[in-house]
Amino acid sequence: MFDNLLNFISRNQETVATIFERYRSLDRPFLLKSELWDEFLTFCRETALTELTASVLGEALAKSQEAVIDEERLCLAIRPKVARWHYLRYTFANKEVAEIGVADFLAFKEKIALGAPPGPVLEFDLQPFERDFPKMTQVRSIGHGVEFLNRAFSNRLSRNLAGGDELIFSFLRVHGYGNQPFMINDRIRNIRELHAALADGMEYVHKRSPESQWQDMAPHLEALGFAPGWGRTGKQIGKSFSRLADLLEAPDHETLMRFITLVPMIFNIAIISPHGYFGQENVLGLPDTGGQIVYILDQVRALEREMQARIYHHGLDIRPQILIVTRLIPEAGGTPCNIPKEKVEGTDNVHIVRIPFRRRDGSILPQWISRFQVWPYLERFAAEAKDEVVKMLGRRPDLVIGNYSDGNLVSYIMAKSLGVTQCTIAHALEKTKYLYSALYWKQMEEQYHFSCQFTADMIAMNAADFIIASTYQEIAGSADVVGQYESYSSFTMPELQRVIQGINAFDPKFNIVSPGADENIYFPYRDHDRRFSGLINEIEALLFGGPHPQGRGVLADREKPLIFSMARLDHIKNLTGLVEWYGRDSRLRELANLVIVGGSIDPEQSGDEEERAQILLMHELFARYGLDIQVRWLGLRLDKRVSGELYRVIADHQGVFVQPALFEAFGLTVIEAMAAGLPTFATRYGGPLEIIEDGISGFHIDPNHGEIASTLLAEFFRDCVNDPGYWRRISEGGLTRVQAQYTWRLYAKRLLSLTCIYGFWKFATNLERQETNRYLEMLYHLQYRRLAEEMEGSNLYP
Ligand code: UDP
Ligand code: LCN
Repeated sequence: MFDNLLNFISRNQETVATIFERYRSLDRPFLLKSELWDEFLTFCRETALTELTASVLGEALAKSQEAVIDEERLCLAIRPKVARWHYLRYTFANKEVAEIGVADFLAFKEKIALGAPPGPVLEFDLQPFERDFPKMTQVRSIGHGVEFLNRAFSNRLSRNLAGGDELIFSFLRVHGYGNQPFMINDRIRNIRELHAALADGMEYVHKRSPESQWQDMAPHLEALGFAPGWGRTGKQIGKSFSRLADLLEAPDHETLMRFITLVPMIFNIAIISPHGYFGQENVLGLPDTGGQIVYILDQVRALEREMQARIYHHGLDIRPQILIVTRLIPEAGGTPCNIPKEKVEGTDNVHIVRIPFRRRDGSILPQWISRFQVWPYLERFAAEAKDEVVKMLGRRPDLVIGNYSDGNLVSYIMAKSLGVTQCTIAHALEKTKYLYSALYWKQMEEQYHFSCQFTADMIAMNAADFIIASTYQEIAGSADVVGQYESYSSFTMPELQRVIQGINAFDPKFNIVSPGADENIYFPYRDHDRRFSGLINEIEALLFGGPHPQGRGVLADREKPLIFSMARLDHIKNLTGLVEWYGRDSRLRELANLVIVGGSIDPEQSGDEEERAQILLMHELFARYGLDIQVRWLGLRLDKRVSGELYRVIADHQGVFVQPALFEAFGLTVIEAMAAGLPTFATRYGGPLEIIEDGISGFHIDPNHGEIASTLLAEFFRDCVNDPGYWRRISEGGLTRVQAQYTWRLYAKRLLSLTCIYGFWKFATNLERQETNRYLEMLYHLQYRRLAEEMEGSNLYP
């Protein structure tokens, strides 16, 4: 595309100059995708040059994510394909155009943002260290890293095995629990002996009944050199033996995957999630306290079940253990966050462990602080957490999973010092949530401290053995939208760091493993026998009762269907946006009422700056649009059973769920609502774009065009009146989608298999990232720690 573009520009110099001049005349240093395109369309219309839209220039402008402009030059960041970037520089004086590298593009951006040429700055670039590490090239492979890695490495493995390599043998030797070895004992001393023992073992097992137990066969098999772990019954043991035999005979990625996932490797997991109020009740909806907590509590239940089942099938009698490590908050405001240890309901052996944040002098920080302020505390937290985890487990965890930027940094510190597998989950990368969060980091520093956060993200994500993303778009976006991880590929934070290559979306560490919604809570409204009937009257009263002490608004007309939304009262969640669209749209107000669950109605109750501002704005909107008889705003924290039933009651009233966020990383409420059978309208920025198939299992809305969203809602209600089957078709579409794609059972299976395979490759190759890891250590010590220390030293700091 690029050569064609350069040719086109040189052949059409005058036209191109007019278009670029037009951009310059807008007198704006940065133009975003839609602005570039709209201006171009206007030009084509005005000059009757509509054929230009189909030209290579039109294509390039359609694919341009950003333009940076000053008096002399205009630079375009063009993204012709998912996760592929080109940069073009146009000089106004001589109409010259050239392709430039990312470093020049970023430096130009800095110059414009700073108003002066940038001085020397740290250029962060992982590319040279990763040169030889296998990377995917196909866009469709993104997010399927483990399959790619297996293919890339198993060729090497087969060459090595043919040469008598001891790798598989030594891998089998490292497994065990306490003093008990698994898989092989010391009678097998090399790969040759393993081959021989395997042949004898297979013959022996073959002669026994498939139901016979390991204990019965143990004397014979142990004499051959085998140890427990191959299976509980003759059938399972035989299967494991033959899978190993297949692997040794013809090691390809499939035989490898099949065998490695049978090896007992995972008994203990540490899950790290420091910020927010992590608890099992009375916390959801508080600042920084939302989906991540729901995700982890559902995740651990599913993981424990799957670990128990696997360990049983391995023929072992070990009770798996999972620890969720979070922050202890002494002044816990009525939440359980001041309790040091708590068992997770519905599990056998999963606990929440709370470790305090400590100041430099060792004293404990008593109060909650926002997720943007946690950085100075994390290193001390990680050290204490590591000791506590090892003490409670009586050994190292087999896997450390980090959650969100802070948990990922802590998991990096812990996993590195313990030498165990590290997995990271972003949940929500802040970088894409706030416009120009990197470029204008200094202006936002006092409130958000993105200098620490984005540096921590780059360290933890690049150090992780594998990364779990909830959707493809989270990694690499779509044809038009930049992925959340992809936004870390190249960016600049002027005078702090210029990132030439931060995160590579083609890295095989990325895997898509989507979460689910708890099936015991979020099930279809039409499953009448399962419904929490004891709660229905309470919920009807919540919705339609008189004035509520923690609410505002009373629904005067009970007959209208309900539009429902529930979220933390964050700016980005845009609940106030939804109220405003509704307030302005008289047709929609005629057709439906609106119910909002979120935040608190009393600004004095909130300790969070953004939340307070949203509360005040919400009250202002109620007054401005006279909403007190059509909108019910409940500033409550609902128990999960109540919110599960609430979605269903809204469905009983032929209502809909709306998720109006300016950006939503994944959106658990979206799948919860769909799982209840509630037609769902959700933001097209982020996860919901992929969760919902527009018009089939719900609808996409654009939060930047509220009037279009409210028209879509009004049309939906109108169509439902004209076609009584319409509501049900969309409801069923949502149910089908969630049941097929978003379940915790699938999640747990995949996560444990990934842990085994990345664990194997880490053992076999150290994932060949030693240089990268050394470089990241420097970034941690020389950059991150300095930033966190400065933050702690500042007067404003708690
Ligand atoms: N939630 C809740 N009460 C509230 C707000 C949210 O129970 O007042 C729950 C909601 O059911 C969902 C989670 O919190 O399970 C929010 O997750 P989501 O992924 O939608 O958003 P996040 O808050 O993580 O950004
Ligand atoms: C954080 C968010 O903001 C949501 O979009 C996700 O659904 C949630 O975490 C769980 O991953």
